[in-house]
Amino acid sequence: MATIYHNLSEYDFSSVPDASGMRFGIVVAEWNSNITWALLDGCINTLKKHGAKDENLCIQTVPGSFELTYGAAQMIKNKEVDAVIALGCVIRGDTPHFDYICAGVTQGLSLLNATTDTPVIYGLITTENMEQAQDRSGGKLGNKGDECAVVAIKMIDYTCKLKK
Ligand code: RBF
Repeated sequence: MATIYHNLSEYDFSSVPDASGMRFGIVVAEWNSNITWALLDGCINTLKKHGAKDENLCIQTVPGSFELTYGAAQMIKNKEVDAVIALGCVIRGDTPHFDYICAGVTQGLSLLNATTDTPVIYGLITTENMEQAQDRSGGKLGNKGDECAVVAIKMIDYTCKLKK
């Protein structure tokens, strides 16, 4: 996996724009909550490190990762947010569900990116087992929540620059 060579929490701090005026929606899946809560922690910490304000964070939970697309779509529709970060964790089990859920979320979030004006950030961890998920949610490979926060800030900045 590519992340073996790349720590999800390592980035050039100075390359990230100031987030103090940005509004973030975060949708978190309750499935594998030990992992998704850790992703959320990392995400919030990193957003705040770059100046995001508590009052500009709108955080909602959905039951599972499959619901992230609907959660993100409704967030875009009903809340004034500049980007939505979708956080979930799917661990391969004994059923084909893993593939269906991963494909469904990936297609759903991609569709939102292609059809709405609000960037949606893909914070879905997809692993073979719990240990690999822990490695990517604050463990030895960093925290995908940190990465998503940085990506969200950069995508909002990207959108703002295009409008100038
Ligand atoms: N949701 C997750 O976020 N991660 C999972 O690993 C996960 N595994 C599932 C495995 C099975 C067999 C089923 C039936 C559901 C699973 N879900 C999982 C829940 C799924 O995202 C969704 O909430 C439900 O399928 C209801 O739409």
